[in-house]
Amino acid sequence: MDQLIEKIKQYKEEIDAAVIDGAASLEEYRIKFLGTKGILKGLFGEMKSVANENKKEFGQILNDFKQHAEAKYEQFKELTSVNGDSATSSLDLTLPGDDIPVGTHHPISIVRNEIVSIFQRLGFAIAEGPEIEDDMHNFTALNLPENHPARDMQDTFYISQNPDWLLRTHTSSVQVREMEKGKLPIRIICPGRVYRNETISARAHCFFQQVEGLYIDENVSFADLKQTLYFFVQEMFGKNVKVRFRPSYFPFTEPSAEMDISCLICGGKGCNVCKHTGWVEILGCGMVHPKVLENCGIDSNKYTGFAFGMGIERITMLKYQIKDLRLFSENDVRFLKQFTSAT
Ligand code: 2NL
Repeated sequence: MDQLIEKIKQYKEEIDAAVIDGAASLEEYRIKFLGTKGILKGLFGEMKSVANENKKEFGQILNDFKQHAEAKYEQFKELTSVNGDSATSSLDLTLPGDDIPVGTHHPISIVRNEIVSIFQRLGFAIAEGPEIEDDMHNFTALNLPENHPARDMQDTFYISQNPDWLLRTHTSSVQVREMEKGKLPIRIICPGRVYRNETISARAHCFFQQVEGLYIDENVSFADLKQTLYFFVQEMFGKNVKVRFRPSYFPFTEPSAEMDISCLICGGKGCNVCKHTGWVEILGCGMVHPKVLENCGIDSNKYTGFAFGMGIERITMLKYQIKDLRLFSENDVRFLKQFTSAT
């Protein structure tokens, strides 16, 4: 048996050293080692001459050798066919290549990138934060009182293991985190996904994307807010679009306003999109409430600031005249492939 094992060792070395450079030498290899009268067959024939107590060990060695010989054959078979040996090639290199499908940006991403880049040109930096937040950063710091309806289970998703944790309902929580750092001035834009416990319909969803902005420095005024947002609208929707500010209420800003633009669809004449008013609401804004500044450790006698927030889905629906919010999260490629963008 020792002699046989020595023989197998030599064959193994021979296999490792064998040069296979085409269909002919591959076939030669096959006949020599794997053929019906080949070396493997012969070695299996020797099994009967091995003593019973050694049969198991020898069988193991022989099987390993068989696998080794076959593996080399398979490996070179593949190589020879790919390399295009004329006798066996299965690959026609003159055929045209397969199409590689190219993806497109999601319409929400296109619009989000556009919004962010306009504010970046005004010197706003991107800030991001966690989607799972605590009550303090999402509500308390923003002057939302203990009994405010937004805190209700009906409106907010709480984490069941720890009811102090929740899915952020706006990206204001990111801005609170930036203010806490205490480095002023602050000029940031916060894009991101937010969550609300809404019944899903054509006009509402339980998750959507938002862009919020915050500018805090000495002597920041409501005029700065209006000019900044006016620039944004002109860049986003064109020079002919008109804007108006309506007084509004948010717990975290004072005074607060909502901004409308003249209807893109009818140009202000009145249609279904603007409900025959000629105007459509695109964002909410205001001067940061002094209580919010103080909650975040900023001296409200020295600093003032403005903030604004908009839903990206809403802007995207206006821009592309999309009538159902659910299309954004269904990932139907027939919908998605209609959008293209350089960014
Ligand atoms: C809307 C309205 C708004 C803000 C968001 C904000 C953030 C901080 C302080 C004060 Cl940290 N305000 N954000 C202010 C006014 C409106 O969003 O309709 N969003 C979709």
